[in-house]
Amino acid sequence: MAGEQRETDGAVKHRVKPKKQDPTLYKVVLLNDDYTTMEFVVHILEGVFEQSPAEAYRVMMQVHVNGRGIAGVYPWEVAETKVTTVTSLAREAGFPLRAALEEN
Ligand code: TYC
Repeated sequence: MAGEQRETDGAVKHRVKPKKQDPTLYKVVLLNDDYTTMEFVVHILEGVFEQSPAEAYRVMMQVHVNGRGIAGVYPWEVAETKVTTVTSLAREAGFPLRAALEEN
Protein backbone atom coordinates (compact mmCIF):
# COMPACT_ATOMS: atom_id res chain seq x y z
CA MET A 1 0.00 0.00 0.00
CA ALA A 2 1.34 3.45 -0.80
CA GLY A 3 2.75 5.39 2.14
CA GLU A 4 3.50 2.29 4.19
CA GLN A 5 6.99 1.35 5.29
CA ARG A 6 8.50 -2.09 4.88
CA GLU A 7 9.80 -3.90 7.93
CA THR A 8 13.54 -4.50 7.94
CA ASP A 9 15.72 -7.21 9.47
CA GLY A 10 17.52 -4.68 11.66
CA ALA A 11 17.16 -4.33 15.42
CA VAL A 12 14.80 -1.39 15.03
CA LYS A 13 11.28 -2.42 14.19
CA HIS A 14 9.67 0.19 12.02
CA ARG A 15 6.00 0.97 12.22
CA VAL A 16 4.41 -0.81 9.27
CA LYS A 17 1.47 1.55 9.11
CA PRO A 18 2.66 5.05 10.02
CA LYS A 19 0.32 6.69 12.49
CA LYS A 20 -0.59 10.12 11.14
CA GLN A 21 -0.71 12.84 13.76
CA ASP A 22 -3.78 15.04 13.84
CA PRO A 23 -2.19 18.49 13.56
CA THR A 24 -5.29 20.28 14.84
CA LEU A 25 -4.76 21.91 18.22
CA TYR A 26 -7.48 22.88 20.66
CA LYS A 27 -7.54 25.58 23.31
CA VAL A 28 -8.74 24.67 26.76
CA VAL A 29 -10.56 27.78 27.93
CA LEU A 30 -11.42 28.43 31.59
CA LEU A 31 -14.61 30.36 32.28
CA ASN A 32 -15.22 32.76 35.13
CA ASP A 33 -17.88 32.30 37.80
CA ASP A 34 -18.67 33.95 41.12
CA TYR A 35 -18.17 30.97 43.42
CA THR A 36 -14.95 29.10 42.57
CA THR A 37 -12.13 30.44 44.74
CA MET A 38 -9.10 32.09 43.15
CA GLU A 39 -6.92 29.69 45.14
CA PHE A 40 -8.65 26.65 43.61
CA VAL A 41 -8.27 27.98 40.05
CA VAL A 42 -4.55 28.61 40.63
CA HIS A 43 -4.24 25.08 42.04
CA ILE A 44 -5.92 23.68 38.88
CA LEU A 45 -3.70 25.70 36.53
CA GLU A 46 -0.58 24.48 38.34
CA GLY A 47 -1.66 20.86 38.71
CA VAL A 48 -3.57 20.09 35.51
CA PHE A 49 -1.95 22.57 33.12
CA GLU A 50 1.58 22.42 34.60
CA GLN A 51 1.88 26.18 34.96
CA SER A 52 4.29 27.94 37.31
CA PRO A 53 2.70 29.69 40.32
CA ALA A 54 3.25 33.09 38.65
CA GLU A 55 1.74 32.01 35.32
CA ALA A 56 -1.18 30.30 37.07
CA TYR A 57 -1.95 33.50 39.02
CA ARG A 58 -1.73 35.59 35.83
CA VAL A 59 -4.12 33.30 33.89
CA MET A 60 -6.53 33.07 36.84
CA MET A 61 -6.69 36.89 37.04
CA GLN A 62 -7.18 37.08 33.26
CA VAL A 63 -10.22 34.80 33.59
CA HIS A 64 -11.50 36.70 36.64
CA VAL A 65 -11.29 40.08 34.88
CA ASN A 66 -12.15 39.14 31.26
CA GLY A 67 -14.52 36.23 31.84
CA ARG A 68 -12.36 33.68 30.08
CA GLY A 69 -8.76 32.74 29.50
CA ILE A 70 -6.64 30.09 27.82
CA ALA A 71 -5.29 27.44 30.18
CA GLY A 72 -3.40 25.55 27.47
CA VAL A 73 -3.32 24.34 23.85
CA TYR A 74 -3.24 20.60 23.07
CA PRO A 75 -4.14 17.88 20.57
CA TRP A 76 -7.79 16.83 20.83
CA GLU A 77 -7.50 13.81 23.13
CA VAL A 78 -5.28 15.64 25.60
CA ALA A 79 -7.49 18.75 25.57
CA GLU A 80 -10.63 16.66 26.11
CA THR A 81 -9.01 14.85 29.05
CA LYS A 82 -7.97 18.18 30.64
CA VAL A 83 -11.57 19.44 30.43
CA THR A 84 -12.86 16.23 32.05
CA THR A 85 -10.21 16.39 34.77
CA VAL A 86 -10.91 20.06 35.58
CA THR A 87 -14.66 19.42 35.70
CA SER A 88 -14.43 16.40 37.99
CA LEU A 89 -11.89 18.02 40.36
CA ALA A 90 -14.09 21.12 40.57
CA ARG A 91 -17.27 19.12 41.27
CA GLU A 92 -15.50 17.02 43.91
CA ALA A 93 -14.45 20.27 45.59
CA GLY A 94 -17.98 21.69 45.29
CA PHE A 95 -17.13 24.44 42.76
CA PRO A 96 -19.01 25.27 39.52
CA LEU A 97 -15.79 25.99 37.55
CA ARG A 98 -16.21 25.26 33.83
CA ALA A 99 -13.68 24.59 31.09
CA ALA A 100 -14.40 24.48 27.35
CA LEU A 101 -12.65 23.36 24.15
CA GLU A 102 -12.05 25.67 21.21
CA GLU A 103 -10.47 24.80 17.90
CA ASN A 104 -7.35 26.87 17.30
N1 TYC B 1 -14.33 35.00 40.03
C1 TYC B 1 -13.84 34.09 41.06
C2 TYC B 1 -13.84 34.80 42.41
O1 TYC B 1 -13.92 35.99 42.47
C3 TYC B 1 -12.44 33.56 40.73
C4 TYC B 1 -12.39 32.75 39.49
C5 TYC B 1 -11.34 32.92 38.61
C6 TYC B 1 -13.35 31.78 39.22
C7 TYC B 1 -11.24 32.16 37.44
C8 TYC B 1 -13.29 31.00 38.07
O2 TYC B 1 -12.13 30.39 36.06
C9 TYC B 1 -12.23 31.19 37.18
N2 TYC B 1 -13.71 34.03 43.49
